[in-house]
Amino acid sequence: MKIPHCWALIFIIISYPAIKVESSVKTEDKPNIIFFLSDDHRWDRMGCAGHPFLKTPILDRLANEGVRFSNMFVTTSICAASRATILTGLYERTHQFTFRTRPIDSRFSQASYPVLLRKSGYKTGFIGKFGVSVQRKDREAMFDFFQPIGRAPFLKPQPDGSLRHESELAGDSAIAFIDQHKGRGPFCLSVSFNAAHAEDGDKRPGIGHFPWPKAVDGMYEDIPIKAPHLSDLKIFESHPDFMKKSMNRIRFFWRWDTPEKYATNLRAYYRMITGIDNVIGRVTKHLEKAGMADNTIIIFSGDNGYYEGQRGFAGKWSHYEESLRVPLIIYDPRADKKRRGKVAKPMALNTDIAPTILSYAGVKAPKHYQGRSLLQIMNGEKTTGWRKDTFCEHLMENSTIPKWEGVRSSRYVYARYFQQQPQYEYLHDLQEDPDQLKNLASVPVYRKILIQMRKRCDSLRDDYGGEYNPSLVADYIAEQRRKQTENQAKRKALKQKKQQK
Ligand SMILES: [Ca+2]
Repeated sequence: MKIPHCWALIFIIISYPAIKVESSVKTEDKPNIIFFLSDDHRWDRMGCAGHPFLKTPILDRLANEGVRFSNMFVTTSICAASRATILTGLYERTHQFTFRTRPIDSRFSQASYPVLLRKSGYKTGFIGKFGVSVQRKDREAMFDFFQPIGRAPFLKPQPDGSLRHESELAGDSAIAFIDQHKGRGPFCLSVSFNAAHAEDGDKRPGIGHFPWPKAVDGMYEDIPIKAPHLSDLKIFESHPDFMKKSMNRIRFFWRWDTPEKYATNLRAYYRMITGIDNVIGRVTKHLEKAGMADNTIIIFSGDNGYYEGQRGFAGKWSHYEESLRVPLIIYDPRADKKRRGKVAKPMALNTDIAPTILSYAGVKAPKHYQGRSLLQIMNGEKTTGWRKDTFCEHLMENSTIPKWEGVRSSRYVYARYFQQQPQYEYLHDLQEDPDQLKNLASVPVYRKILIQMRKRCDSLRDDYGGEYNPSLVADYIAEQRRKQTENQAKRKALKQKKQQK
């Protein structure tokens, strides 16, 4: 059944009862949880995921003693929408939040995992890049402790005149939080790094565009940097015009377009990732020192993938693997030895983070959540009916980021850039063409698959909220402009009144 967008939303809203928090674990037995999130970090930029020289010894150790999910995806590849998905357990189509939209609806915020954890007796903390907009009352319901840290600049002046990197500052706060909460019941702390996001406002290659912490100064300087995979110009040229002119291409010239700029920026970007790894190491070491390591689950993921010049692109947003796939490691110190060092193959999503955290806390996930707890996979239990595919999309209003929706299955990737005239479709067969170099959407032998993928995309889209409704954002932007004009008029009138006096 195809449900018009607004009706689908009304249906979703009225079907939510007030969220009741049921807990199956005694408070004293509940584990602490620390969720680390990196920014703009694709799945294979870690030593344990096979990178030839990028050093992430702490993440490698967590993977070795925990579980690494090798098929982890974001459902929308951009900071804002992905972080909203992580908090609410919902697809962008349902939570309707990305850059330039209204704040996340209170109904979803009030059912976010931090709110439910708090109701079940957890202390909750947030440090770093929040990246979403919520009502103040909702944010207050989420966290006992909230310390946003932004970039710009990444290196922040300290009282003694030195500069300290944002990642290190987030680590300092995390350590202080751990000390404050020792012996005070279970806690869940989010540490969301701004790294390894580029400093978009500073295009100086290296320390300007990708500022790294002092602890990793000089790393990778002697490593020869080869041209990126898929950098043959023919690959870029094979794209339709709207992709060739998109933000993916514009930002390529910000950071990757000459061999020197590419090498300098890549080394700097990798230093930022190793910088995150160092900070996670400081925090985990502190947990050991505080005697809390045995009861603290560590989760590590990224908010979206990243093009480092592959296909002639930069940034994220679009449908290729570089953009959609992210790291995920879950380390449970209480887990059976037999469950350590595993690489889990089932498809995991950013929608799964909220239900997974709740299940570790013994809190039942709300029925409207669209992801699934990964706990059964962690425990090596049989999972029935595990997903074989996912809906994915990008709906932000931006003239240089083409909107799309699609399905990523274990074998095929279908994406339709639905606002192009005419609509432009992609179909990739990952088994035959893992680099996604061939668009099979108009190849006759794939016709049947194309039709199946289209139908699957329609059906998932309708489950999550229906066709994209441009008026939602347009109305909000118009409302904001109207308010701005009214405020300007008020200020002008006040100024005139003062002058007349
Ligand atoms: Ca990001």
